[in-house]
Amino acid sequence: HAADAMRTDLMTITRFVLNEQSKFPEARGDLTILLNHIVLGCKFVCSSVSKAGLAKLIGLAGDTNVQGEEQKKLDVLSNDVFIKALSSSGRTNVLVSEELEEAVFVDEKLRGRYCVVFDPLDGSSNIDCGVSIGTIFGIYMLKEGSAGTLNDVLQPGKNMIAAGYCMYGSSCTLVLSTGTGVNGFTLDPSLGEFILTHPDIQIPKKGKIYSVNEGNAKNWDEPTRKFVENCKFPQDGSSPKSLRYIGSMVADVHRTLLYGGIFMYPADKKSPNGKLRVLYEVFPMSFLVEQAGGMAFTGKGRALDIVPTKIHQRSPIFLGSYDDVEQIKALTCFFP
Ligand code: AHM
Ligand code: MG
Repeated sequence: HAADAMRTDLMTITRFVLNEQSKFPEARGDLTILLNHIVLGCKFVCSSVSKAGLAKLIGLAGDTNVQGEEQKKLDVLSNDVFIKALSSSGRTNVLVSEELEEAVFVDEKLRGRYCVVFDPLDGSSNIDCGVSIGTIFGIYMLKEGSAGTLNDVLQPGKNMIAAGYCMYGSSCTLVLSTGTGVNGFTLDPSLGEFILTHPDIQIPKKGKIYSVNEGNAKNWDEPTRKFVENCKFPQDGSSPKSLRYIGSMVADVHRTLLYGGIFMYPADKKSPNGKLRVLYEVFPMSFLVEQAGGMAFTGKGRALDIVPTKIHQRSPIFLGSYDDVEQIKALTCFFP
């Protein structure tokens, strides 16, 4: 009976990815192995985050990261865990982490064909008050004939072969796309396995929520100002949108994927490129949103078309429900 089948026939993330890869006859199982190592990193960080208060892991490690921000102990730990899990998979080559100024070139003996760009623990300013935080990652394949250089990770986001995030919230949720839709898995702590709980996520075509740091409004450009005004005082007789902003990208994007609406970190007079980093924040989230039927726009063009020139480059981003992002696009044409 169907309910029994649900309980005894568990679709774990490994089984799911193996199924997906079996559709490609040339696949050698390398991506499955790599994803297993990413999953291991996520489980470790999940367990550390939930123990952080107890274990006194919270606090400053004394270092500052590339952007000059103070690094929390948990960031350092998460970064170390991912670097080790990824390189020991034997499938990776070039690694880029938000926490490390330079790219990491994996030891020759362990080198593989994949490059991983990631933010090991995004939203760290939220750690101390228990708000959801997460890991974001994107995966590229080495360019044809390349032995592994910076150029392999300075590729546009549309070249990614997979992307995802893991949210450490009231439950631990991993959302993944390998380019054929988006699926969500929830960690069953008693099994230590991620189980498929959100098959084939489709973002609603239009949403009722907007998500932005409105404290920056003084410095916004005209399209952003006009768009947010329309959210509050719609001119077409529709209801105003609700505002939800957690300030933790993984949580804000997760809600946007499930409930619809728009998440944005626009350019402003003080930060002409916004705040979020192209390689390991904007690209993976844009990849997921497009795969779920939504849209991701920089204010000038499709986010996944950006050709990065620096690994820690930033870009403004508007992403979410197709119709909502269409609106900001129309406004940027009107007020170029
Ligand atoms: P971080 O990488 O230093 O944690 O910063 C990224 C975070 C995102 O999670 C979030 O979307 C954004 O910063 C919030 O920024 P702000 O506080 O300026 O609204
Ligand atoms: Mg970050």
